[in-house]
Amino acid sequence: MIKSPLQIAREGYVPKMPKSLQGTVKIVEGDNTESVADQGKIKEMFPNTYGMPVITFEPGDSHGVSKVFNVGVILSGGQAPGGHNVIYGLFDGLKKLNPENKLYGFLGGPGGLVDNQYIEITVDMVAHYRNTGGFDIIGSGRTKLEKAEQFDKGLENCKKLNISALVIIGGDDSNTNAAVLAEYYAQKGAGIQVIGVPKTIDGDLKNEVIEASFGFDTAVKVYSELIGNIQRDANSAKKYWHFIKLMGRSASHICLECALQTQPNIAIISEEVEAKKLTLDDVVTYIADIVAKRAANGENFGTVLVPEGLVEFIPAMKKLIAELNDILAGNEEDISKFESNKEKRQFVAGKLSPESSEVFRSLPSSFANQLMLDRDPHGNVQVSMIETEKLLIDMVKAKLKKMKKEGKFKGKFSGQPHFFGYEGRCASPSNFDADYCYSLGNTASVLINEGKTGYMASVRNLTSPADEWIAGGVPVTMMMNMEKRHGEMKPVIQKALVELDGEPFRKFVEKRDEWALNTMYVYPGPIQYFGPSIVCDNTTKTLEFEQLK
Ligand code: FBP
Repeated sequence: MIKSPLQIAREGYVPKMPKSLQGTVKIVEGDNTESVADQGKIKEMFPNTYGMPVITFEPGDSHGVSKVFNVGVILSGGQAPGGHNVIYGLFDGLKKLNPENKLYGFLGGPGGLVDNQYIEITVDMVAHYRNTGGFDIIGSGRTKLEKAEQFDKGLENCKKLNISALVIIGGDDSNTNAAVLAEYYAQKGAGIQVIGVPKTIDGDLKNEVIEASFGFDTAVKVYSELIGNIQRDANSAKKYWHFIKLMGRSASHICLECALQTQPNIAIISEEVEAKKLTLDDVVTYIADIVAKRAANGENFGTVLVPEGLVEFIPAMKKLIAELNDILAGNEEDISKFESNKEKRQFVAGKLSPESSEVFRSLPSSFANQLMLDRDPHGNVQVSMIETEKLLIDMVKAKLKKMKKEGKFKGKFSGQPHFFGYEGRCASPSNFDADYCYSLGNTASVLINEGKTGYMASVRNLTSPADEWIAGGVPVTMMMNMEKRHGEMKPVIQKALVELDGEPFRKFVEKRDEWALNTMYVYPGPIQYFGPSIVCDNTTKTLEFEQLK
């Protein structure tokens, strides 16, 4: 592998860790916990792993060597910067506990556990991947672990390698599966512990005890750099409106954070659209009005940030997508027979309710086709493949044409679509993510050594310097509630959407009207790894504002 000078320099970076993880660790157990909702039901479904206490680590004084154990690690779902450092921290943590400990990586995500595809992770391998982006050390996948046969196959494969603990690095769905697996193995007395690690650039796996999912920090810094570059171009050429769709399957955290960092003219927040029950036409009118006002000031350019998940938050579209999910799942065979998208659309439209059918028929055919694409293994619409930014450009253009005729718009409008997602998911982790992930991996090794299962590694107090961070473990059941999935009520980790009464959104609302009409762009530039702490060690604005309270 040919390494860039930055990669070589980053290999030498020593991640910072909380004080409690720097030497031996003392475990402090808090009070017993309850799930965030549906306590009775969750308790009944997780008799062995419900109600466990939150664990906090403190510096300890024992110097004994722990017993030998083997661990398996899995990367699950979408890539997020810092995944390699979780493995690096886990590896170093295990070797510190006992040099005889072994770490196996299951290949290609959870499917690797079931299919017994693995490698042993060695010191040379880890050295190669220190502080790098990507998940390529062992690969990732979206296989959903949910069936007893899969759990049993996994158990059989773990036994072959003498593995007594699994670390699952994933988002809310993967950590939900980790909790189910932990309970299953505990019920069976299988002797396999399961520990989760909070990953996702989307930033929607967070709560009172998990302050942030890893990867968000780096991804938003990369996107903000790119948005800043585009804004500088827009402000130089003064001829385009840039519509930039940003990843984040459901929650708009990425869009909100990028708005706070770059001060665009418009940023749409899906959670607000849903709360105000806005229609697609309302969103288009809002954008077109700002375009017209800026044109009246002689500014025929601007930036619009669009969250990837927007379509699912517009009530009529949400209803349409829910109906489509059922129709596509229930008529797979019939639908597969159609050769053209037109036939497929006609068939589907005939099965929709009258209101949804009207919405569906009103959409441009390319967009309607995108709504019919296959769902992911967790049943989610693949919003990354839906070109909302292009749809909005077309609709705003049409609206402005009408406004021109009515004398309400006197200017030019030329839209440029962009989609930033994959550009940020494998970036070199920021110092924050490099430190946070290494600490999370280390934390997981301590939880395993303590015999814990059904816990998620947690590192808190994240706006303070790393040595003041608080490491420990949180029972996954504490984050769960019951939600409808594929027509059935299931225990799942509650997704954290943007809170409309939260500080980050409030700060955005305070400023957005000013940003809309005046050009007040901020150009954040690239992530800095070396230099003064004020440039290299800052957290996201989301975290900073959330912790203001
Ligand atoms: P996770 O929830 O697995 O972390 O993935 C999030 C995400 O990056 C979303 O932002 C995006 O919609 C999706 O993955 C894209 O998935 P894929 O990699 O399968 O195209």
